Amino acid sequence: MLPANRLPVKQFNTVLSVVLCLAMLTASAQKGTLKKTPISQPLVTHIYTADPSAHVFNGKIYIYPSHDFEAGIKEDDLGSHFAMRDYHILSMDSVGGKVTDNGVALDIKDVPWAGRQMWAPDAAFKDGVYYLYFPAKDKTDVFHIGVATSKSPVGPFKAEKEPIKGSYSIDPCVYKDTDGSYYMYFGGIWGGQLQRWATGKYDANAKLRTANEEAIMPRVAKLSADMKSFTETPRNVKITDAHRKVFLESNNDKRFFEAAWMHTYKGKYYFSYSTGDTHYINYAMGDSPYGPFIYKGVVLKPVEGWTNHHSIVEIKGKWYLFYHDTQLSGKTHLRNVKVTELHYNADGTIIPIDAYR
Ligand code: FUB
Repeated sequence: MLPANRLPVKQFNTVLSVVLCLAMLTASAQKGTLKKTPISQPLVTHIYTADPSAHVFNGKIYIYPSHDFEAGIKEDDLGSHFAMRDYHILSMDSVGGKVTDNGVALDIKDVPWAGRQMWAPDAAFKDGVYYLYFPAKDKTDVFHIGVATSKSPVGPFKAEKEPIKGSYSIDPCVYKDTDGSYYMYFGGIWGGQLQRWATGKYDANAKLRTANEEAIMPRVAKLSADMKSFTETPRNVKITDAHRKVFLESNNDKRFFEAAWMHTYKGKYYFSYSTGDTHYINYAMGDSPYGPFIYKGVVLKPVEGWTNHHSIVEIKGKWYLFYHDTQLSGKTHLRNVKVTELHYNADGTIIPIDAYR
């Protein structure tokens, strides 16, 4: 092949354009501005929705998301711009079918203890009653987890007068175990305030862990028969590497940040979570609802927008990942929920999902 400086002018120009084009694409990809093609579309477009906790109740799919809106609050590391004030529950008969927005299911003005920021909720059903679990800051700006009940999966829900005693931080996930007991997993660092509860008591001045300290662990507590309180002091959920060593804060592409979810598959417990500042949804496997859980890998690679949050649910024999990104708005605090199929390998590990082609 001739060196470029000895190519005829026309061919030289073509080579030059290809080289320039490749250089621009590389620079653009490095800056993260490359437009990617999403593998799935927002489930609704008339409101912004995030943090989808999906469940199948009586054969129908219900999605319990956060309801994002533009509050005009400046973005910061505490998530002040996530100033949500109510919940709307989405429902559909099948994946790919019509999605219904069932209107306001719970408004912050009807939660006696709440001050601001209704973040990622979850739901459960027991003995004819639906329970909506939700984090919110109380009137002194401390996050707790509240519960509200309804006879309908889409509400309206009536909130208890006080948050769940002994609850703190954010992102509840309520899991029904095979023996019929219910457990709540919860917690989130940074704006989710989990670092302020290291001693079991709130410390507004507590610091985040430093690089060589053990990472802060999520929490789990068994729920009482009436589903409105804990039967125990919340315990740490231990996530370790394959050598049973817990992650350090410096392992921030593997350690827990927020967005806990629990599901079981072929007799194993799968604890999945967001790594926050590195934007992955990871998972770890164990043999008991209390753990310990051994890190296995990535469920979902980073999506557009800072946050990553998910739920994993079986629907008619197939498994699905509900998640969000910022396709509609391009803004971190105005998200949209989505769904895609999730697949396991024969050994029970999850095939990682890239939400873009
Ligand atoms: O929606 C507010 C917060 O953003 C959630 O609680 C986190 O999980 C993150 O998605």
